[in-house]
Amino acid sequence: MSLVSGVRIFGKKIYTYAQVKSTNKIACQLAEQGAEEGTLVVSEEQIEGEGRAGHYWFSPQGGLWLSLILRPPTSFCVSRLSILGAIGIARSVRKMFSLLSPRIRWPNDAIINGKKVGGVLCKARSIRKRVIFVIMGIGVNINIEEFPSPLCFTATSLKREIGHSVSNEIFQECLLEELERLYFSSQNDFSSILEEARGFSSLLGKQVGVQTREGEFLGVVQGIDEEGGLILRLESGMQKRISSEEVYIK
Ligand code: BT5
Repeated sequence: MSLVSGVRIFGKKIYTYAQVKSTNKIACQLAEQGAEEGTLVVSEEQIEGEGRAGHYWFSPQGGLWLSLILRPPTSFCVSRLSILGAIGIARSVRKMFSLLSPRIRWPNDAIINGKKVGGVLCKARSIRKRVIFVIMGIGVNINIEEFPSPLCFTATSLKREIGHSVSNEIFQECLLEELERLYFSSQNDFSSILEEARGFSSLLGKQVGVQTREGEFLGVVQGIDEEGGLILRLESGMQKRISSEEVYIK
């Protein structure tokens, strides 16, 4: 697939490892050293895989653990990236396995049959409010057969859902293609991506509790706005916008 002057950008340069602490950490070091947009770091295993807000990310062999270096234009709204990542996973699952119905759980989870199959962790480096680079870390449980407790109740893998092994390489290829398409098209038109997010959403119209730094909010999910925030209708009837940073849906 070609997007810019016939050259693919995402994954044009790939650093692969057998084991790392976290691909996000390596990508961050490479970005600090000036690595180009689209540079990819992939590892077979992570021993200190990171989720949001210091949560752990279970990353044994068999999964796809990758980090992409992005250098978005100054006008780019970075908080949209988690949703783009989750849509990228969902699109890839749907494209490769038409029998599965992937969903996204705002802001960063990819879900199959109610269980988490992948997650996105975006970290931005800014100087005086100007974004210098963003690391988009994506984890997808491809061929993981067993999850330790308590993940066994909430997590799933592609292999568990479809009953046979999946090629990490083919999934990675498909994911990179979808992510690149989403990233560049979102710079011109985010509204059609929002529409797609609504279509994939597992939360729309549902009653949820959202834990934020300000406290917990209970309400019915109305949608996602242009900056990637979640719109809730609270029990009082008021609307509340929740920003995607460090929130947890209960
Ligand atoms: C995420 O955080 O979902 C972000 C995951 C990003 C992982 C990638 S892998 C490549 C790159 N390098 C890294 O070090 N990280 C990125 P969050 O929404 O906070 O979800 C974390 C929670 O998901 C944990 O607290 C667990 O409950 C659960 N969890 C942990 N590992 C999981 C897994 N493999 N599959 C499903 N759920 C998991």
